[in-house]
Amino acid sequence: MAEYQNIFSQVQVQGPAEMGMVENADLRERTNGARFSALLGWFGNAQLGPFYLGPYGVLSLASGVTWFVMVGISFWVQAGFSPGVFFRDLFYMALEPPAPSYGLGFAPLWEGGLWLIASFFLLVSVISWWMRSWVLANQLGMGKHVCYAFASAIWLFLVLGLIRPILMGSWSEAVPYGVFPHLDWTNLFSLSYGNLFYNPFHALSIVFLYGSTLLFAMHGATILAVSRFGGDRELEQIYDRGTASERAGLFWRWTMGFNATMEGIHRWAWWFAVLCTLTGGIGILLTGTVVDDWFTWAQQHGYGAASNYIPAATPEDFLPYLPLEE
Ligand code: 07D
Ligand code: 07D
Repeated sequence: MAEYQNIFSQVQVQGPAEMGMVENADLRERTNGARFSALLGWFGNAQLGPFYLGPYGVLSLASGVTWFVMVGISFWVQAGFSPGVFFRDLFYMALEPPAPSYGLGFAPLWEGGLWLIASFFLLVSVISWWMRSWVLANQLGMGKHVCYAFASAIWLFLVLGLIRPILMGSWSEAVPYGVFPHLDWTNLFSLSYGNLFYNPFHALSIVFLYGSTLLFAMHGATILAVSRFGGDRELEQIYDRGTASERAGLFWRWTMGFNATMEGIHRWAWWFAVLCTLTGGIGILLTGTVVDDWFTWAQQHGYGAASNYIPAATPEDFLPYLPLEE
């Protein structure tokens, strides 16, 4: 008989709804009811609600929906108001930023102006969601770790769509809103600046991205593997380590000579996640502003290919990759 491995299965215990603390919380902003869902319980806590909206939540959702609808309207117009074309081309259409000739100025509505207006709403939406994460952490008496981590993602987002375009003097540098077009933009960005693989900050970002998945797999697997000893009850395990944490720690010490602690593993996770977008944002910020060609830069600085082994690139080497008009 197959042994109970606890990969998919989760125990669902259901009591009266947990309404949360009332001290220091503005109850007017909180919904009153709560429901239960066995389906949700398979993935997390079965209780749905109460939900805290608050002013920043309202602002964030309203401006986020406004951005989304603006993108949708531009797609609808591009599809010639045809539902068939709209759904056929949904993943291929884009709301593009203004052309380079407009610089940092405003552009006519259908030549990038709508992108500018929509971007403003997206910015408001993301920032106010961040403020909401601050306010809620405050009300719960928590540290601001989630806010700081989210700020790191917002840093990359701001570099991509706001800070770097301003430094480059043109909104045309920013990312278009569209599923595949934003991938085309990512591809072209790498090609235009001499292969992003030779940007050491892109490499660092990848280290932390891959590292995050590795840490997540190790941590998730370890805790599931000792949940039969109560290892998933993390708080109890911290103040009274019990047999579960001991085994989890021993497993890794025996396997690789070193083990994280019940607290330390979460520091590893936090730093890896935060450093992914932090280093990434630095890499994007430097591109086109300080470094125009990462491949040549890498050779000149002894990073990547050594210049005495592979001849230094000449501008002609990049001709196939340059935009057509050049
Ligand atoms: C799972 C949490 C849930 C979030 C989801 C995303 C929208 C956009 C709007 C159609 C992990 C919700 C998506 C609200 C809808 C319109 C106009 C997070 C989870 C499910 N990308 N990217 C995707 C964004 C950039 C790249 C998917 C956003 C950079 C590559 C999704 C941003 C570069 C690939 C998406 C952003 C880049 C993707 C899945 C902002 C370099 C993929 C995302 C605001 C970093 C993958 C078709 C996901 C894909 C993908 C959204 C920025 C590269 C549409 C919102 C400019 C190479 N990106 N992306 O699951 O399938 O994230 O693309 O900066 O292969 Mg992207
Ligand atoms: C985008 C942070 C902003 C998002 C926010 C969320 C909403 C939606 C809605 C929940 C993702 C806002 C959310 C509005 C809410 C709902 C429903 C985080 C974002 C605030 N690369 N590459 C990276 C790899 C190549 C390129 C990072 C690998 C090629 C560019 C990452 C490979 C070329 C950029 C990474 C590879 C290229 C990147 C992103 C392999 C293309 C960036 C980290 C194996 C041909 C970005 C320094 C991240 C960056 C970036 C991985 C290849 C281009 C580590 C594994 C060579 C232009 N690449 N890449 O967390 O920071 O993104 O670069 O080939 O801008 Mg790359």
